[in-house]
Amino acid sequence: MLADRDRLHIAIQKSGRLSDLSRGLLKDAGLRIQEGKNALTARVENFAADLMFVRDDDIPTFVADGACEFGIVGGNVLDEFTLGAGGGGFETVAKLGFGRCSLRIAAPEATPYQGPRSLAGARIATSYPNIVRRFLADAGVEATVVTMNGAVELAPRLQIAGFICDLVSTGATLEANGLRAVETVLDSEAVLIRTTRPIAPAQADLGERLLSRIEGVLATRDSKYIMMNAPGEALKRITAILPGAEAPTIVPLHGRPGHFAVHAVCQESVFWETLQKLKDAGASAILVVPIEKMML
Ligand code: PRT
Ligand code: ZN
Repeated sequence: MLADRDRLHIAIQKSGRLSDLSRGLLKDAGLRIQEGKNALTARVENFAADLMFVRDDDIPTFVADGACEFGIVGGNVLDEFTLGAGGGGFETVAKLGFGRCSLRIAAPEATPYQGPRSLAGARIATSYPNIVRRFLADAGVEATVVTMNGAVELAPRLQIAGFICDLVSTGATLEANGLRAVETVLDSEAVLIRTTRPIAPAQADLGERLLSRIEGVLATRDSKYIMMNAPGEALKRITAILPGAEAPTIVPLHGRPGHFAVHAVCQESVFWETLQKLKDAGASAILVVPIEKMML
């Protein structure tokens, strides 16, 4: 890696639920990635960075060891790694808002459950043994954790365990297997991590630029630019309605004394209900447009 101390190395999932979303984020941050999905690495054409395509479970190790300066990984994988390895070697620099899921304990529909005490003496099948052990320790309950690498939802039917602890997003998998979630152990989303090992000044500089672009992308994903006209007496009511907007720009309309144009960046979703409220408050010619780029 020594020869490469003037480039950034970013680890992302090779193929799986986070791969396309991770690539999409980097593309939105302006990185032109040389395609070829089966390659293990890809060069970024217009930014001094290389992507490493690896299994999600290996991403914390890559970043903690300093083989990659950045990585994109699920908070669940990161937490499991940290508890297992004793932590250290990386820091979380951004929550990315995708790959959302919860790590939940579930049991067959008929299993009675009255809080964590019902887990005492039970067997819990999971791919997240460290997180489950922490949960049990926090709850002061003793149970047996059975580690499985996949198909955890089959464990109760195979009588391997009475409970499972697995990731849930829509809940369809639990339902299809006759299981019911009884406890949420962790809420997770994809995060951007950065190594805490010393890196070369050129890499630190590239890292700051990458981070600032990613923060810009995240800010624009939820933001909209909103414009409207309004009479002077409606301005106070209108600024109170604008969702998540700080200090809108208000300029007089040429040739219409007492009327103004209001422009604002809204940091939250703008719904039809909001537009109706603005109209009722006296606004007209309301436009909502997406923001393509933003640097904070
Ligand atoms: O090959 P590699 O090791 O890289 O991938 P993987 O198979 O370990 O992971 P992958 O691609 O399945 O998931 C990558 C990451 O996506 C996870 O670590 C989570 O951070 C995130 N994520 C978000 C999910 C889910 N949602 C999810 N629903 N990961 C897995 N699932 C599975 C879950 O395990 C269960 O089998 O989907 C099923 C449940 O989904 P629902 O919608 O039926 O509830
Ligand atoms: Zn994995």
